[in-house]
Amino acid sequence: MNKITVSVLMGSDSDLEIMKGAIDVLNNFGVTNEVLVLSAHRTFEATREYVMSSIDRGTKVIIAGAGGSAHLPGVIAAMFPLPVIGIPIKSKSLEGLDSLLSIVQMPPGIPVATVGINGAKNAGLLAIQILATFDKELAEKLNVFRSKQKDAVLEKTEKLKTLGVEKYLKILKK
Ligand code: RP5
Repeated sequence: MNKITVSVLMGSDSDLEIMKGAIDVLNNFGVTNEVLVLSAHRTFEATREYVMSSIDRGTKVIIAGAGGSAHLPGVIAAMFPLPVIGIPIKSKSLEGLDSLLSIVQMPPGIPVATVGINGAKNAGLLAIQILATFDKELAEKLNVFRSKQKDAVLEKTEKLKTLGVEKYLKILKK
């Protein structure tokens, strides 16, 4: 896939460290993406221009993260007819509950698929799952990812059985 299939937008560069979780997942799955800092409030004209041009350029999913009075995902969803995934960024004053409620409580008719507070990894995976509905190669990569994830958990349970709780905890703390 050479086209920009997923755009990753965030309200501030202070969100970037968290948003990297989504970007890393997209890159690991080989999904072409574009990353921008654009705010619903501070750069509303530029945000509008970018989203409108994304529609013309064939972007399939937009991931948007914002904190506090987190309007970015909802404003994007108002303009972009395809899936928008919102990431509530943990805020300083209200621990991200403000971000979560701002993003999740959309009016009927304009949905935003909202992940958990700082849930950037899941946002990346959800975007890939959406693309996998029409991309077999991605669907196969998702199967491999889940299979590896399952094996990692089963290995842990085996290790726990072998070592016992105390020794396991000691190794975890190292
Ligand atoms: C939001 O305000 C951003 O998404 C960010 O999470 C929060 C704080 O922004 P800065 O003051 O760090 O730029 O719009």
